[in-house]
Amino acid sequence: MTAEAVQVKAFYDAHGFLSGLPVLGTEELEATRMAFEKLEEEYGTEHTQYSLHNTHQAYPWAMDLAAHPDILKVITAVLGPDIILLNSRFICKYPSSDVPRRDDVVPYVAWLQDIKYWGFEGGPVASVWLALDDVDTENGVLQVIPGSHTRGVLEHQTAIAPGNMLTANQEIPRHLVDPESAVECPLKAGQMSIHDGLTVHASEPNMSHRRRCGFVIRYIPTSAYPVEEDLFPFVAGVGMAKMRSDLGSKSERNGE
Ligand SMILES: O=C(O)CCC(=O)C(=O)O
Repeated sequence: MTAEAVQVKAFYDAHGFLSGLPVLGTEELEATRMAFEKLEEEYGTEHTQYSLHNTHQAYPWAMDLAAHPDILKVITAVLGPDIILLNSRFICKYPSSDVPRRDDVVPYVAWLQDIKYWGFEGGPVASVWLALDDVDTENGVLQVIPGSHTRGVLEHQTAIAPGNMLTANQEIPRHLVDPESAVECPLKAGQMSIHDGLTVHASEPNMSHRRRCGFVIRYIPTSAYPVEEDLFPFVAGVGMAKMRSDLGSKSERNGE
């Protein structure tokens, strides 16, 4: 491992997240945003806000994002060299002008740990949050609680406030979360954050007039295995051959 990778892993292991990491250059970002806008036109924003699941299986440009060398460089630094692409999802919070809010309910993401409902053993899960838009306090930035990944799996309940975007409508009860200790992960479009599957995180509603769109990509080391078979029947290495060859070709180009 390079000295830089050792430092990155040490920070991630200690705090359970990384943020502000550059991934997409100007042209890649532009192409990605255009490709995503086509999906918005095709499916409508009500659908694209949370229902684009595993888009990488249908669209090569999304697979290229999941296999992006600058993502894999960091993911392999934190998870080790042998990884599996687990799943992906676009998570978009639109301003109310783009997706009218029924009964004034504003979408947010309640405090959660990703791993809670997935049933994985044998290794961690890492989630990349790749920003397609500039993301900040106003438009519902991701918040994480540093160090919370060391607390084990916490109790979750059905969310009390309406508007939780999560499929299972889960949340960690308030008495187990100290929002004061949370830090925001503001990103410029094209940057990413990464959080561990045990890191407690959430996001507030988008109160701006700007879209807040992220491509969330989850990876596990090959040591991890699903104990809930129905949830991840395909875990045996979707796209890994491609990832490995991309990593190889980037290393070759850099003479590493
Ligand atoms: O996009 C968000 O606000 C939440 C994302 C999230 O829950 C995740 O990446 O695991």
